[in-house]
Amino acid sequence: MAQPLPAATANSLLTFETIGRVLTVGLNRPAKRNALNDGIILEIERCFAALPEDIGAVVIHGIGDHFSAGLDLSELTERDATAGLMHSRMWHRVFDTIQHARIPVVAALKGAVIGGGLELACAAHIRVAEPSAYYALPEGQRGIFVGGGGSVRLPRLVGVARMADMMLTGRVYTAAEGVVHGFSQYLTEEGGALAKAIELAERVAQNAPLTNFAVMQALPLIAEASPQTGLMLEALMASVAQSDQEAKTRIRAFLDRKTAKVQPS
Ligand code: 1HE
Repeated sequence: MAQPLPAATANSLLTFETIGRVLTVGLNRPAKRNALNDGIILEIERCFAALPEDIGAVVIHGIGDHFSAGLDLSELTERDATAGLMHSRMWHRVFDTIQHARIPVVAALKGAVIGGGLELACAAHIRVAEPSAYYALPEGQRGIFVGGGGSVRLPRLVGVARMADMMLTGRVYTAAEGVVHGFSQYLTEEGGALAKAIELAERVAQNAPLTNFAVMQALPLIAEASPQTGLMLEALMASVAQSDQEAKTRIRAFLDRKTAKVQPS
């Protein structure tokens, strides 16, 4: 049974708002450009462990002008190699919790989407950017390496060569470039990312839970499996999904002309 979400206070590292079946989660350190300290990472973990049963999708966003300036560099200076290893594994655990959450997660991006902030965005299932968003990996300049799963997730979105260029040269991608290259799937007008992310999350929350589960849990495994293993996994997932009562009800509604048709956009 999920525990209730902690009540947000003025000093909370995260803000929460429930809109219908969508929970919005705001990174709430605007004075530090939502730099990700241990406290905020562990709050994210607590939040995803406590998702209320009636929530069907999550939107993660930044309070203030930026999504996130990445790792809180002030916490890094005293860490030795072992502590650094454990710290990175802690981020992996938390970001895996997002990627493998019970329900889909949409990230609304603006301003800085830097380093660990980009790694956090990559753990979400859909990314929506507004024109102020920009993507950077200044790890090269800082003398560090990505540690929040970025080297695993980002190349799958934008390619190894693009990520290597960003880390080696400090190249920064704009929101307009980002939607072309796969950093985000959507680009809105200025100030529109959160509203669009909520709209998408509301739509996602109306899907059959088993289809959302299959998209989040099975699709990434199938895409990386050998073709024959992938086809078998697909067949198994398809048979499980279509045998679910929810699928039968939804297909009957279509055949009886009681549900919306696909419309060209
Ligand atoms: C921070 C951080 C931070 C801001 N850690 N404190 N990330 C970076 O290398 C990005 C570093 N940040 C920046 O380049 C800039 O702050 C921004 C371009 C994001 C925003 O600039 P600006 O002019 O709006 O703000 P600011 O004046 O630079 O910062 C405001 C405050 O936030 C200031 O603190 P203050 O006490 O002097 O007011 C900054 O020190 C603080 N701040 N960003 C700590 N990142 C798991 S491995 C992941 C590895 C990484 O993420 S590497 C990338 C780190």
